[in-house]
Amino acid sequence: MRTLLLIDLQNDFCPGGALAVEEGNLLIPIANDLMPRFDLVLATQDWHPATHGSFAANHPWRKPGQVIDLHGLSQVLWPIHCVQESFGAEFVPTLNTTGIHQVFVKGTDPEIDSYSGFFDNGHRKATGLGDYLKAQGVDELYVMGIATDYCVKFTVLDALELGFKVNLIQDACRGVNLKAGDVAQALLDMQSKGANLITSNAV
Ligand code: VGL
Ligand code: ZN
Repeated sequence: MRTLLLIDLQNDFCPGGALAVEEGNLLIPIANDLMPRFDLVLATQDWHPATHGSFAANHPWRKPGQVIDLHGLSQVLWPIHCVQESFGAEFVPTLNTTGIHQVFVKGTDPEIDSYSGFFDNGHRKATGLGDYLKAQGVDELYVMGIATDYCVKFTVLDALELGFKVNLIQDACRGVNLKAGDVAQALLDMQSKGANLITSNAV
């Protein structure tokens, strides 16, 4: 079954949003074009409680971009983003959500972040995406979305570790680039672990 996985195509990750990723909005028409070419379309959604430990505002004197220890894990602090039920957490309005068969939320536990669509950052709890894919007999994924250097990267690395063949649609991803070169490094990391880097016209 040809399966497309859309990572975090949400308002807060697009220009004007709380954790705006440059050109994130350009991915929406690409996603809409690709969806009808797949049998199964799945999406992840960053879905934080307002009390989430990844928000700088929840730690006195801390600012976005700083790194802290959050219950034993290194955590980059972010602006308040993708709060459950808020507009910022919604999929971008122009995304054809009727083409999405199932959504997997992540980052719901205030004590731990979850970049990957499969597991939290400590690999303690699963979101259900892995079991869902196995139940459907899926063995290969096409992945696109935001952010290349965070949620896309960790989703792809977990997918590879779980044994899925992964095609990363490079032109259909955008990253944060907190540090110059982060996106390029993320692409190399995914490729070196076995991801196949492709472009949307080759899908
Ligand atoms: C993301 C930072 C914080 C992402 C989510 O979707 O890549 N990045 N939360
Ligand atoms: Zn988040």
